[in-house]
Amino acid sequence: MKNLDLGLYFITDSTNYSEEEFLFRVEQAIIGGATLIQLREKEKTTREYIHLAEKVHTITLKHHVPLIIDDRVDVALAIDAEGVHLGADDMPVAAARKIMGADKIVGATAKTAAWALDVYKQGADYLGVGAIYPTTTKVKTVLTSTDTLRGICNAVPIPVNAIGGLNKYNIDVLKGIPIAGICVVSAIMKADNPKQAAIELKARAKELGILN
Ligand code: TZP
Ligand code: MG
Repeated sequence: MKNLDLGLYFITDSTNYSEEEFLFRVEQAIIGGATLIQLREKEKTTREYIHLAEKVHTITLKHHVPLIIDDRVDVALAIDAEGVHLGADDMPVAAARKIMGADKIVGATAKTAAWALDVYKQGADYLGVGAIYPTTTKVKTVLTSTDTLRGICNAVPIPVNAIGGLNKYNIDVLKGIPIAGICVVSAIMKADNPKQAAIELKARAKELGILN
């Protein structure tokens, strides 16, 4: 298993931000304690995605935090990102693993224990499970119960992260579930102060015993 810190996994959303403001927010989130960054772009052309990914990668490399590219193995490889995150409509995990090699991080979405086991067997390094709460982020998803989340954690030997509508006021529902960390978009991306938001979210997760 890879030595991954999934504690505070920040997924970006550049919608409504200038590039300068977006990159500033990403860096602030890392300074505040984000341990893993996922660049998630749904509207950009391949060229635009690569262009932004290169800029984000410069920041993540400076802070020694891995960069994961959402959906796109080609973009991840083009900029030598540390990994990729794949959902149900993306390239199968086994194919991505074959193309990317053993050392790159391949993460996957899973909503059931059977699905989790399948992507684990295909070579996924970690799982994202949710949405735990309704989300304001543009995404095709359904709610996942905390019982299902717990079942998935127990079904696979790889780390599992919770995602969806999570913030410092509601992560107490995750207490006692053996997750590796939490994934958030809005709680950091849309915060007045992304650095402070990351600090407070991490502190709350530690207080609850969700993170060490
Ligand atoms: N997958 C399930 S929920 C979600 C994704 C990408 C979005 C989470 O965003 P937020 O703003 O943290 O609810
Ligand atoms: Mg996807």
